[in-house]
Amino acid sequence: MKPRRKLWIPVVTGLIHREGKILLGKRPKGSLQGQWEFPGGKIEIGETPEEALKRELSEELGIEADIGALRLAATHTYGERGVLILFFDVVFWKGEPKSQHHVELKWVPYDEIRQHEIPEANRKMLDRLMSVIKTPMA
Ligand code: DGT
Repeated sequence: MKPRRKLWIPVVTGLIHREGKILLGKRPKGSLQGQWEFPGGKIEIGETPEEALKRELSEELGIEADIGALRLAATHTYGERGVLILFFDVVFWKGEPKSQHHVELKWVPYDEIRQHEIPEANRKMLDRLMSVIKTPMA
């Protein structure tokens, strides 16, 4: 059977590291409300993935981020929509992350990520994600 291809949404997220911890944001009202995500969002037409992530991190956290290496790509299906999520390392930025979009921000020690309620798109590949997270690249 030919695979369905109704709607694909490209998403970029930042693995933002500080002192052995990663920044998670609690999603506000709407889809996946209350889940702890890696900050980021959808790529707009005309943007490169890095430009999109830089913009999202500025909008959501108020930081000017240097986007590091692309570490992982994942796909997930939410109903009729497929998301392609690109995970980038972020180890350098200007400013202090402030919650401008999320209900709450939290620096989470790597070993405690698993205990948080995270999107299924991330949970289903958490072993791979964890090995990437433990070896950040600028
Ligand atoms: P939506 O789902 O249409 O209500 O979109 P927004 O605007 O609430 O969400 P946005 O712009 O953050 O889009 C990211 C999409 O990717 C959203 O469907 C949730 C999904 N996603 C899965 N895991 C993650 C993650 O770790 N971080 C982010 N930012 N999004 C994730």
